[in-house]
Amino acid sequence: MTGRLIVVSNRIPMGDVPSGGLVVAIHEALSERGGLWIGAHPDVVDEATEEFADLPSNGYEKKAFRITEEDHQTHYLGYANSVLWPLCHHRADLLAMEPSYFPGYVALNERVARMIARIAEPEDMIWVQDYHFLPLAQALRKEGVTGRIGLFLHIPFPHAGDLDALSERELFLDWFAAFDMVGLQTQADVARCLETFRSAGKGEMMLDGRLKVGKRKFDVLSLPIGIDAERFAEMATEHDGRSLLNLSPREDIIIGVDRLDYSKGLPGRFRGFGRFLDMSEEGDRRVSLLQIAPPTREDVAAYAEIRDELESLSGKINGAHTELDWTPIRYIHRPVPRDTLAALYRVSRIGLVTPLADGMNLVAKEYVAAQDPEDPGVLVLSRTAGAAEQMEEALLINPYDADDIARAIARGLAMPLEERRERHKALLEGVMRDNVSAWCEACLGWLERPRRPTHEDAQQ
Ligand code: GDG
Repeated sequence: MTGRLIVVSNRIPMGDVPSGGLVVAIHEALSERGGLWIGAHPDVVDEATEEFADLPSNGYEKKAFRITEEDHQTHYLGYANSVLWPLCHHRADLLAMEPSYFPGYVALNERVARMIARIAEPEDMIWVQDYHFLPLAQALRKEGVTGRIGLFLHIPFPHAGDLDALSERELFLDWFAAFDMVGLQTQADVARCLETFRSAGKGEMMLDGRLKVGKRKFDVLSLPIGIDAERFAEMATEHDGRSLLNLSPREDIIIGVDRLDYSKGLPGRFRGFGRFLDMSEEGDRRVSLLQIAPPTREDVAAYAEIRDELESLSGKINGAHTELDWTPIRYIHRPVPRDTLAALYRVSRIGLVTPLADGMNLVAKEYVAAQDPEDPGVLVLSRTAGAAEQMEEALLINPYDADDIARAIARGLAMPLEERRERHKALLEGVMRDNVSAWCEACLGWLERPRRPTHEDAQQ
């Protein structure tokens, strides 16, 4: 393959040197190969245009498409985050459908497709990120783009039953079938995807492992994402987390870090911690939950509700257990800097990761990377997070069961050093090996593969 790499993602870093795992990995892939990064300009404009805005960058091009307030309402807040997000996270009850959402979502994808088709060369390889752009390959094909197009879906592939809640169910499957490669986070996602196509009577598994829908054949693969583990481990030693928290020598910390999203299981986590406090005997040590939960998508109603629920729960638990010199839940509803986060993970006895549904969950991997291997903390992880497929040495819990969470906290705090080291060693090996560069290489490797002609290809 000699063409350029074109990456399409909703967010695009504005500065020269991006920070944060995924954007760094994409930046590195583009710097190595040369190419083009396309994303949404963060500033809303009055009139939609079909001209890209060029962004400053080094070694490769960066172009932003402009969005209007209406695009923001119907595409981003609307169909992407009020329909697809709850649908893929097994929360069809939270679907909020407005008649303008679906047409707005498709129109934005068609506009971006026209803009890309104008600048794409036949040999270029297009790599699309996430649920904001599911119709993009189909729209690009309509514009005559014949090159390779891949998708990586960062969130779970929906359960078949939930898909029934989508009026555009058939179209949803056709969107996927227009890609050459669909990358998903886990084997469970792949199984759900294949089963959905099968039960819709749409797909046929080929002997070469591809799925055939109509005349198109495409790969559906589990390509779990990772983090920049080495860098994160280094960063975790730059500050002293205990002094950042002004911890007393008798206080231990359990840490949770999540965008304030209903998929992350925060109320259940608070309840589980509350149960743990209820069943703990008064002793010398005090255990606090430090929950960092920066706001996100606040204009979507379901997010305002989860915020209220959490504030009331933390108030209740703190009300019942706070003492003159100690508050059990420290709840920060603001983002904290990445290096602070890394230092805080390192001094936390438990990383408490309890999503109800999650594509992967990078916090689980960051927590492991940040630990001191000589005296590591314990990861408590939902078995419903994508990360659980790779991180079997964590204490796996059922996020719907507060007692299960409470028991895992107690077990983690009491775990002997030798067991903690063994579990951490195995987890760290995986996190270091399956890092974000490995993920990026694996995705691009599949996308770049020469098409494998089959007997049927020859007949067509
Ligand atoms: C989607 C999928 C999948 C959080 N608070 C702060 C902060 N963070 C950082 C974490 C972590 C990232 O945000 C969150 O990543 P997750 O993977 O946990 O979750 P989503 O944002 O939902 O991401 C998910 C991921 O895509 C990648 O494919 O794993 O399943 O839902 O890196 O550290 N960072 C800083 N301050 C904060 O307050 N600096």
